[in-house]
Amino acid sequence: MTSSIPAKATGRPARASAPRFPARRRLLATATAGLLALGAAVVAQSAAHAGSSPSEGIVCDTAVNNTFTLGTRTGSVSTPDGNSIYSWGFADEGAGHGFQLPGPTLCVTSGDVVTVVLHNTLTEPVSIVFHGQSGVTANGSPAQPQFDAQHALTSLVQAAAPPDADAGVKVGSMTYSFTAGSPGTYLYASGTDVNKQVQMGLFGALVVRPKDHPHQATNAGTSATFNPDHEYLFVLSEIDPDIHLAVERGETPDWSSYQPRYFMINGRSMPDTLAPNNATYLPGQPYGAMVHIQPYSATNSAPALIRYLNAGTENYPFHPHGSDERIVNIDGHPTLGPTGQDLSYNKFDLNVQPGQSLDATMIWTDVDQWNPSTNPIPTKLPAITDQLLVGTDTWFSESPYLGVKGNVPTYITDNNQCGEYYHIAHSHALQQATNYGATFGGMMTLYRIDPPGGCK
Ligand SMILES: [Cu+2]
Repeated sequence: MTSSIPAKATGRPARASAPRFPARRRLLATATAGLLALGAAVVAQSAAHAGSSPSEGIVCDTAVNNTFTLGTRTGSVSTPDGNSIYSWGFADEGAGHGFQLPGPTLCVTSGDVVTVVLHNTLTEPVSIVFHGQSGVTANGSPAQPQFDAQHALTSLVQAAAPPDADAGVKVGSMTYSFTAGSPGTYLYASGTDVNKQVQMGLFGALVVRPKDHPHQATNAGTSATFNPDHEYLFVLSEIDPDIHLAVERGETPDWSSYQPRYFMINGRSMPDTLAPNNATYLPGQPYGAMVHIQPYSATNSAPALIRYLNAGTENYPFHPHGSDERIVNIDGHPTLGPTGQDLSYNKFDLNVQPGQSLDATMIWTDVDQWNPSTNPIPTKLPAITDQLLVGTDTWFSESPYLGVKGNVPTYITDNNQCGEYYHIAHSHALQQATNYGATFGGMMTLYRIDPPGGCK
């Protein structure tokens, strides 16, 4: 238990406290600040993306013999409005990592035996439920619900006990094992005091890849093939800071007034979603959420793959602007008919329900329309004053054509690198697209569409 208690019982940002990121907070103090910060984040992301840097896209943790060691950790989550929220998380001890939200993404292959050793350092029992996996064992016995002497449910599966100082036990332990099932994206999360422990951050994603076909989302063949350089994972979640504050203070949370205030993609809220993986100012939130889409061309027919996973309690109606996505896998079930026919379908609003996963492909096919040689229709450009975000910054390339840049006046700082497009993508439950009610924020990111042939 920490001794530093946030200033306000509401869990609102304690604005009077010493700013950890003074430049950023100054930006956020203005009405246009969200967009400014967003621009800066995109520039940082783009610069870091040069080459094959892992600055964006899914970050997979793997382990020798698929034997992972996850330890519980306490830490704090930073939100764009300056709040710092006490949280719990799983850390990949085998990789030497510390607290993170969400927990590490465990990537395995269908049919492999997976072992997860849980080390519990919290003051209460903790367990892990592997959603969608069958035949799970806990310390060698079938994983199954646990009851106390009065037959009340105490845990969905066998838990790792808390440390016992009197007995000299510093870490409680439980070992889970299973054979990875159907390819897909799955939630793993605490099965003990579930409301509280999952809200506090004890969850993560398990990604199961097809055997011998790691660049397919499913076993369904080429219909689910994706570009391995463009694979993304969105772990969607929510935070009620009052619950976290109560737990930090050792009080009993008041669930009757449960009200999530922050909505995250990969543990981050907009505009932090745009920052690269492992951004140094977000030490406990290592996963970014900006998506790069490559247009369809003679040399690129493989779409991006975006894996959506809901670790929260609300439906998240997530949608990208500019193009729909094709759902190829739901909860590890490929969208196939009884005789194996391809029933994948395009969707403009992906309603991700609690505990659910949707794997969707996306490619930009609307290329010719945006090619000046095949479609020389003059498009009226907005006045330069209407292209400015603020002051003398713009993302607009002075051309409506993908991959074409016009002449931006010299006094403009042009953040558009090569005539690429940016489309917003966000939860369409608009209160989920806020940071404690302040829009834009929350469950929101950008999809960047590069010109055919890439951004050179
Ligand atoms: Cu929208």
